[in-house]
Amino acid sequence: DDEQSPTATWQAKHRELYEQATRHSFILSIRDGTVDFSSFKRWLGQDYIFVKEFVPFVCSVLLKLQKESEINSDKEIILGGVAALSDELSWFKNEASKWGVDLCGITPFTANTEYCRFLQSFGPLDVNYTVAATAFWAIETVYQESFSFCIEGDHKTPTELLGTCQRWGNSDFGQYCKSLQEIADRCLKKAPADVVRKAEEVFVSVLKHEIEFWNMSSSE
Ligand code: HMH
Repeated sequence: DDEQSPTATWQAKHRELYEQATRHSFILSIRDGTVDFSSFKRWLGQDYIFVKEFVPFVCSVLLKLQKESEINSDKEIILGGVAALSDELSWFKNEASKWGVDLCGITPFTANTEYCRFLQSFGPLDVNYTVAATAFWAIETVYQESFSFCIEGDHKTPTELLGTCQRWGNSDFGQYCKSLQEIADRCLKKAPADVVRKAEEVFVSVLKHEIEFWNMSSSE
């Protein structure tokens, strides 16, 4: 049928928050070339801490799917995500050394600590996998939609930042996010109402955490 998918419905229903998360002033400043490099460096160091915490989160999604789903292609997609994070952590180290950011000396800001705590809350195996898969899709998609905007159309993104924008803005990553969306939607379509309600709450929480993360990066 041509009914809208649950995730697409939520993207429309929570449009205002969604726009704040994917068209944040920090992202707009990258795209129009006015970004302050010290803000970018702060984002880089903080995001490294976040991605280190994101690895166990993605592994926990994989464990939940292992427990509950027979669909092997889902597991392959998520395992691919785990593998990509290994490359991503190396990228952070390399990028940090280019910018003179010392990753060992970084203290997480409150918004980051809170977002990491939110990720940790999905750890226990009894946390529903449909809800966790929805969170996973939303987290990746905010970055995809944000950074792809910086390399689309008539942008003035500084050349120094193009590699970063391409990391999350490239079309393969876009395809990966679409696969995650299909997984989430397939789970949501057969989930009981209370799980769907919880997943929507989690979607909204991800958007709020992402907005706070951008706020933290762009403020002094
Ligand atoms: C804060 N959200 C944040 N950092 C990331 N690296 C992603 C999403 C995507 O992996």
